[in-house]
Amino acid sequence: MTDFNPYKKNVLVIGAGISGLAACRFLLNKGAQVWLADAKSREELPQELNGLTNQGMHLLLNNKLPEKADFAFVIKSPGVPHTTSLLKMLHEAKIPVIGELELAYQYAKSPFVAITGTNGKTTTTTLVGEIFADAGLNTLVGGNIGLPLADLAENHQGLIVVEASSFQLEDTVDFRPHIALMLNLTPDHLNRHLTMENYLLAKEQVFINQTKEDFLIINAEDEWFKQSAQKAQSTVFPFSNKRELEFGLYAQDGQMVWAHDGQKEKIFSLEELKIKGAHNTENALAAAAAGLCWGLQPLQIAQTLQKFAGVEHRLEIFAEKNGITYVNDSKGTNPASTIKALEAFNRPIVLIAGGRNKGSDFTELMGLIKEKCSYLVILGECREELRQAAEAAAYENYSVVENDFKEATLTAISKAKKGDIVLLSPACASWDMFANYEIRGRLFKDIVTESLNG
Ligand code: UMA
Repeated sequence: MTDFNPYKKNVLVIGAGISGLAACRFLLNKGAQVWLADAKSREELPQELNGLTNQGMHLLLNNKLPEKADFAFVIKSPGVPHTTSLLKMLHEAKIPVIGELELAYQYAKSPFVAITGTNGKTTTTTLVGEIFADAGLNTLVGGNIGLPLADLAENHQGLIVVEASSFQLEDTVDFRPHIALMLNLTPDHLNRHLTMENYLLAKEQVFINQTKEDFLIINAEDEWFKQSAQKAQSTVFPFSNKRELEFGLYAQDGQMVWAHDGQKEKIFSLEELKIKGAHNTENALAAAAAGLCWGLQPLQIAQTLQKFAGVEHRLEIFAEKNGITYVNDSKGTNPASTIKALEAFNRPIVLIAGGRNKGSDFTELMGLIKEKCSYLVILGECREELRQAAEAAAYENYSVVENDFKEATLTAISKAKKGDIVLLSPACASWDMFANYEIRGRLFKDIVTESLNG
């Protein structure tokens, strides 16, 4: 393992968001001399910084560069690209740069289960966490799901379930989860990774250090991951929502079937799943596979699958009135995710879409919108791109609102008829109008609830 002992060493943390601050807290407690760099000014950053500067932490704000790069190592926040002047300076000086996930891993005493993929990570991570917790294991669930692990992992005794994004995985070195899950790979974050090959390389970090005692669970229908898995040293455990497998876990005739040791064992009736849509069947298969790889009994896993009601902001059905169902899918931040949301329903949909495009093309999504949506409300920074995609698809039932989220929501409500679904699934990041997708999703629910009660 690489030496990342911070005691009495100069360590730089880049990014004063939730993962950067967790890294700072941890490093200060370990006796490091901590520098925290951020593009923002002091006024734009949280109050918590005062407590940390009182403990001796130094600040490098407004994109200020350090006078010399004499850091033992650097913790980079996931949202910071490797192309900034500061990162270039550090790379030239050959200073090791890792992420907060790697820092957490370095000190953790519990095994990790890591979930990655473009879509479904949050639902699957939550479900995996519940499967293990219900089975009696002391389970800590964190990572990209919104809980940084740097200051929690070291003292946790049990199991750590982590949602790992490509941004976090690309900054790992020794990270070796005992069980890794690769769900699916479709274009996302290409403004940062530039190519699908680079995006895949980042995802492969999830299994690259695994050995034969470990497990790699892959979606057998994902061509990218099928190829990748050939590089793994660990036991590859496939799952499929589409076909029978000789080994692994698959869906067939409404049953979840575990193929192992020459037998095909039905372990769960998929009708009992509360989370809907083909993509959620895949998430359930992946999560159940994690339980099986750990050695849990199928019956224990089935009990959790049966009661799991899903995650906030992920196809979350939160209101029904006058035959109209209201669904919050604010976590749908790329076209593939919104496509899955549209495919999950067989009723007409009034869709709200738009926000910050992360380098995606909207052509395929617009084809499906034309098929499934009675109306489309477009908003946000990329509204012109979405409008052009609608025009190119000869889809006419849309309107464009500027940046007013309330107006967009009220327009959608006014267009819905009995039997329709009003769906927020933006296919874009929220960052043009909101700090994060959670705030966007909660505002959507508040506006709808207020309007229905008014
Ligand atoms: N910053 C700079 N320079 C830059 C870019 C950012 O200084 O060039 C600063 C910002 O001014 C800000 C800080 O960095 O103060 C923000 O850091 P961050 O963007 O890494 O955000 P955190 O608050 O640390 O949250 C991160 C993840 N964010 C991203 O990956 C963008 C969170 O995932 C994650 O929950 C959290 O760590 C804990 O692990 C969010 C996300 O959107 C949910 N993830 C993407 C996704 O799911 O698609 C990958």
